[in-house]
This record gives sequence, C-alpha cells and structure tokens, in this order.
Amino acid sequence: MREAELLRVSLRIHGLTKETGRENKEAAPQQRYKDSPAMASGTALIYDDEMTSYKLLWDDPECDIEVPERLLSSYEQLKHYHLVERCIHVPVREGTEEEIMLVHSSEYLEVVKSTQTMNEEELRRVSENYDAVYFHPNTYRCAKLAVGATLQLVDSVMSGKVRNGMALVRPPGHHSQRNAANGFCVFNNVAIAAQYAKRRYGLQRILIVDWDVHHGQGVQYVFEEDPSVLYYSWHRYEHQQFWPLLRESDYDAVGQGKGKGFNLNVPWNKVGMGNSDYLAAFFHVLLPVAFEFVPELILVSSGYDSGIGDPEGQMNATPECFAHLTHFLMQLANGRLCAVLEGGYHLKSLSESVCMTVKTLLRDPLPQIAGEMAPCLSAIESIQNVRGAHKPYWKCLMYEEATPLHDLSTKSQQIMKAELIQTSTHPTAEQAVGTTKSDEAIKADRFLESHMKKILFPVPPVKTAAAIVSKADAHLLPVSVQVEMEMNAQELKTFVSAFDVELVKEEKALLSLQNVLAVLDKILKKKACNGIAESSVASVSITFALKHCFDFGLQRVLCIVVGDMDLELDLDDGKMLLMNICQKQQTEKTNSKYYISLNWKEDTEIKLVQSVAKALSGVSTPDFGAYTPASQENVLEIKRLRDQLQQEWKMLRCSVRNWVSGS
Ligand code: Q9C
Ligand code: ZN
Repeated sequence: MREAELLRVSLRIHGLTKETGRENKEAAPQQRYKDSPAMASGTALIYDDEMTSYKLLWDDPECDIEVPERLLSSYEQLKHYHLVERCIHVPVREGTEEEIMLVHSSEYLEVVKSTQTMNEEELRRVSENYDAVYFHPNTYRCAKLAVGATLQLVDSVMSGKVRNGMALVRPPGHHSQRNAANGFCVFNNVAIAAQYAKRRYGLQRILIVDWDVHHGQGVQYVFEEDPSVLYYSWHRYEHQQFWPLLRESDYDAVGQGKGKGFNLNVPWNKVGMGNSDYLAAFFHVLLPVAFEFVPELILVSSGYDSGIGDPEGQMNATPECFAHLTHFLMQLANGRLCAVLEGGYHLKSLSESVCMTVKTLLRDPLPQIAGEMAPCLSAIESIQNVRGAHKPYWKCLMYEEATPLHDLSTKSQQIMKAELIQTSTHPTAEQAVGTTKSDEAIKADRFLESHMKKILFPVPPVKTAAAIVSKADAHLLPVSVQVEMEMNAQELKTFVSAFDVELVKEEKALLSLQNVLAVLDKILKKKACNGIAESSVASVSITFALKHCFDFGLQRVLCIVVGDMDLELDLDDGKMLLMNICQKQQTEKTNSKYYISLNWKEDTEIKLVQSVAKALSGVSTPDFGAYTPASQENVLEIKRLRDQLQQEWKMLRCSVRNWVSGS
C-alpha cells in the first residue's frame, strides 16, 4: 500500500449517485453492438394504453384477476411520482410475424391470429384449449404490441439511446410456449427478446431474471439447452402443489445438454416469503452465478405477484424490495437492463412496486429495508438445494457441500395440507366471497398506504463530495466528483484538541483529518449523499470520523477498512460494525459480532480510489472483465467466517449446516 492509506467510511445513509448529464454522443450504430467505454444514460419507459383494450368477457374465477387496470394504475402511479416525465418515452410497435416465430410455431401464430374475428362463443372455445387463458378480439393486436414494446426496449438499450428501461405490457409472456398460450400469456415477450438480441446484436450471454411469483416454464423450455441464455426464476412451488404444478419447476431442473447449469430454479415451498428471503436468494444464488456468467444484457421478467398483498403469490415482499433487486442487477452487464412486466394482481402493490423499479433505474437513492433481516428455514433449505444442484457448473459454488435436503421442514405439513384439500368438499372462504375484495387485499391496501409514506423520505441532493490531499491525485477522480475543502481549520483544532493535543501540532495530519471531516459533514448535513476523502492518518481519521457520526446522533455505522491498520475502537455497544480486510493475521483481536476481520491474501490496491469514486458518482459501474475465480484459500476463509457469524448475522445463512433451528 502507498503512503496515503485509503479510507472508506461507508455510512448507513448510503445514497446513490446521479445522472452525469453526459449524453452518449457516439451511440453504437444500429444492428451493431459494441462495448463502448462511455456508459449510456437515461431510462426508457414504454407504455401504450392500447394494451388495455382487451379483457375477460365471461365469468372465469381463474382469469378474472388479469385486468386492464393493472396497466392503468401502474402508469397513473408513475405519473403521480413524476417518474414518467423523467423517463425517455419510447413508442410501441407491433412485433412482426418473423419476430414472433423466433419462439412460436406458425401454426400457433395462425390460431392466435384467428381469434381477432371470433365471437364470444368461439373465443371461449379456443381459450379452453389452454390452461388459465382467455381470448378477446383485441388480444392478438395487444400481444403483438407487447412483443414490439419489448423489442423497442431492447433496441433502445442496445443502441445506447438509453442505459436501461421498463416496458409496461399486457398480455404477459413468460408462461407461453412454442405451441401454446398459458397462464394469461400469449406470446413469450422476454424469450422472443432474448432470441432477437442474440440475432440482431450478436450477443453471446443474456441473463433472464424472472422475479414473478410463478415459474416461467415457457422461458425455461425455450432455453433449456441453450448456454447463451441463463434463466433464473424463483416461484411459489409448495412441493409441486402450486400452479403450474410441474416437476420441472424444482431446483434440480438445471438445464439440459449444453445448457446444463444455465437454468436456475429457486422453488419456494411456503407462502409468506418476504424481503429477507428474496435478498438471501439473490446473495447466495443469483448474484454469485450472474457475476461469473458476465452477461451482456439483462432481461427481467418483472412480475409483481411476488409482492405483498398479491392474491396469487401470497408472499410478503414490500415495494422497496424490488428497488434493491433492481439495484443489484444494475451492477451487471454494464447497466444494460430491460424490465418487462409479467404478473402482479394487487393493484396498489403492483403499481408501487413498478414505481420502485423505475425510480431505481433512474438512479434515485434507495429506501432502506426495515425489519428483521433473516431468511426463514424453508427459504434456506431451497437455497441450499439450488446451490448443491449447481455446484458442478459454477466455480463460485465449487466448494459447496453437495447435499440435497430431502427432509424439507415444510414437507410433512404440505402433504397434510394437500390431503385436506382433496377430501374437502366445502368451498373455502376465499372462493365464497367471489368478486368482492378479500380481507387480505384490503389489509395490504391499508398497509401500503401508510408504508409508502414512511419510506419515501426526502432525499439529499445526489452529489458526491470529495477531498484529496495532493492535487496530483485529482486525475484519479472522475469529472463529476466535486473537490471541496471548506472546513474551518480553527474550529477543527478546537474539536480535536479536546481529545488529542499532540495531533493538533502535526499540520499534515490535521489537514488530512480536515478533509475527512469536511466530506463527512456534507453527508451528515445531507448536502451530499456520499463522498470520498484521502488521509495520511487513516486510523486517527476513522476514530474522529466515528466520534463525529455518533455525536451527530447516528445509530449504526458500517466501517470497512481495507488494509492492515491498528484501530483501538470500542465496539461493544453495537453502534458500529467494523470489517477489516487485511493481509496480516490479526492475532490479538478475535472476531466478534461487531468486529469482523477477513484475512485475504490479495493486493488491496490504491487503484481502488478510482473505482470507488466512479461507482459513488455513478459515472460507471466497475467492469470486472473476464471472471477470475477466487482462490480456494479466500473462499475457505469466507466460509469459515460465515459459519462463525451466521448465528448472529442471519443473512449469511445459505445452508442449514452448523445451524440449530429454533434460534
Ligand atoms: N387454480 C402470470 O402471472 N392461475 N400468470 C391458475 C389455478 C394462473 C399467472 C390458478 C396464474 C397465471 C403472468
Ligand atoms: Zn405470475
């Protein structure tokens, strides 16, 4: 490490970054994809109210949740938060027959086409040929628009016109198959988009993330043998008792032939999964694999029936969870992300979650996720099983103990429940109420009404504050980072002398400290949401910075120290979590809940300054380049730490080993 040690104080008020305002002047020519060094900016929003022009014409309790209001209320809410005007409007178009046939057969296309001129009677008859599908004379037109909207989004992102975007479409797509409509889906929008992107832009690796609560079996079937498309889906499964009731939705469907390892299913065997279960599945399954896969484009099958209040999913994830899922994915594929609406049947939950997704794509600061962060036992079992099933295919999982759990904690209950349903002849309460809103839905309405007011806090100006010691280092910082040094030196002297008289005599040290506190002050006073400072006396600076934070009234501060350094800090009150990534074994200190030392044999380079600053200011997300697997030493060190810490830090849990349940 160089003379000046890099210090990073990451505050819990981790805000985000801003649009650079820099236009991508040299957009890649149409039909050619090149990885241009300048990142595109802007978020596309694709919506056309023509896609609300079809609906269910007869009584069918199976289909009556898929209504035009799903689109209308989502778009209304986007307007309400002034998000529509911040996005780049991209018009829809019809998908062509050729494009539809990238996934579907011409015979099936003709069947769908023929529904345009049918009467109700005939429409009912065609609909009955499929599982959970209804047709309307306008369905064909809307289905073509849904495909076209998705392809317009892909084109906008791939051409560099925008960085990312969302398409609000009906009908959804992920259940539809080569020869069949299924589960409200007619054409497989996302699967068509992936085939299209491969063809038109020569892409070699596309990641599809399906966070809809149903298994997108249609997408799985299309890409099962295709290693160029990695498909990830979590879904309500309940040991195959939940629709679409398929054996191949389980964790052991890993893909076939050359596509082995490129199909990731996370089956949820219980309802009520929530924020921590979803985040744990991202942390321990999707993200490690996705970073190893190095996608060039991400398509999100963006269904919100996995959110709280949804009558289909019966899960508990709150809208801000989707902000975080989106944010994690934005770190991949150079930020090229296309979210395409799938399910979502609780109108308020759906529209708030859509807004959270779009807000995050626009790079607004994220709301924090409140509440106990701990995945439930059943979620951990599912995660352990997927990791085990994929161990042969991914380096990030190669040290995993490959033990599928057969005795799942939910299995016996599940079988009892299934038997109960089979023997019961009485309609359940839910069936009896018919079209009136269920109590659950009303409860979720009320909850969301107050919850959204709480989490949409006023945000500090999205700015990065920076202070560096030597002007020579200024070139390390990207243009959008402001260098500010305006703290009163006299004030500082008084502040410091109360603790350390010796330090005040050292001008250089004092200057360093001044830098750090100037940046910190900007953040605490919400004049900036993040910052970076260089210091020649890192340990002293950290000590004073923390003191400053707690005086200010912060409750929790995460402090990550990269490099070997001696810190004497009182960590007992739980207000601070210190993580030290160091080369030297810290022999005298032992790990505790609030002191975690990660002994990694790797260069912790000062070059970090550059990437940290870039990341903070949002100029670009660091490009890792080709995937280099972590050394076995480093992985085992993490594993050891995880085993040691997972009693207390429950989000670390990804297997039920070494973990006594009921704690
Ligand atoms: N009793 C999407 O979310 N439900 N489709 C069948 C069986 C069908 C969901 C219920 C749900 C289809 C895009
Ligand atoms: Zn769904």
